[in-house]
Amino acid sequence: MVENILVVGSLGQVGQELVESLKADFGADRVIASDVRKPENFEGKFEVLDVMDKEALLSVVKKHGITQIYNLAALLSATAEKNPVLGWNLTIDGQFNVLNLAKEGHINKIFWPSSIAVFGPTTPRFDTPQKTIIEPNTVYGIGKLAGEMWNQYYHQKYGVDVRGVRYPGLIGWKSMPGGGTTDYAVDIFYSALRGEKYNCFLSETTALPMMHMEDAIRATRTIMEKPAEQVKLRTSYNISAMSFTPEEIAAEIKKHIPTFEIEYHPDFRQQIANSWPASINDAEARDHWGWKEKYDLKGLVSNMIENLKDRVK
Ligand code: AKB
Repeated sequence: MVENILVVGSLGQVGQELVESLKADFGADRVIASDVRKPENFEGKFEVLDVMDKEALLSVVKKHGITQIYNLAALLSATAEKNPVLGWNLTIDGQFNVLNLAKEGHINKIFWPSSIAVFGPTTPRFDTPQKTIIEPNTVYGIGKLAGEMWNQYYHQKYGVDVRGVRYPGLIGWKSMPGGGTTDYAVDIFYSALRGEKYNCFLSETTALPMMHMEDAIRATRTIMEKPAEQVKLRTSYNISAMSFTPEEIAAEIKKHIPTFEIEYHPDFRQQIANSWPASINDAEARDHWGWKEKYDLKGLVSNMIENLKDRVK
């Protein structure tokens, strides 16, 4: 079957890399990137689209004969705290529109990016299992959890093929994050390579689950490609690669850039981080569809510095 793929929210940190990865395999003609604004120099097919606009979404789907949607549109954790209504509407109204397209038979597969933000302060913090206490206390986490439950509902009730993973903090050199609590782990490389002291907005001992973007894209592509029966959970899967504190990543960076300095001035994002797991157990993803990461902290830091050193001025 010929697949035509729509990536919603394609200008975000995951979207930019995902579009390139999909184009490389399916061909540029089969991948339609979309977002609420058009970038200046975009190569390939692009639609200006607000996923909350049901009619506009349907018309893009019909125009391009879309069969699959990756719905990446969201306000990340820190931004959503400042704009709760938009954070909720974008996550939930947007996903409802996408789920209903599948229910009505317009598309046949959906990817949903969930997050470690579905967990909350009452969740066991270390080696957090797939199924545990889930009581998020952030706008972003509440939206992601509600989305997970609606996905499972649409799968069970209407047979919608929706698949998702709970992303940890994502770190890559091709695209920048925006508005997340884990963004420090990307920003830190830019300060280090510019010879600047990094002012970290989390405390030195705040451990969070993290992953190289290359691994995150591979997880995303893998879960979408597996036969439906292997995707046994239709909420979203825990996926894990590494867990570190700001102090630990700074020490690893110092092995490459000995003059690097960091100081810690926690802001409102500290509370968000405190409510999230320090490390994740992803036994189900490994068992059901063969998830395995490539990068640990050492590999991630070398790879980031290697790729950014000639780009960062
Ligand atoms: C954020 O920090 O909000 C995101 C996430 C963990 O989902 N990177």
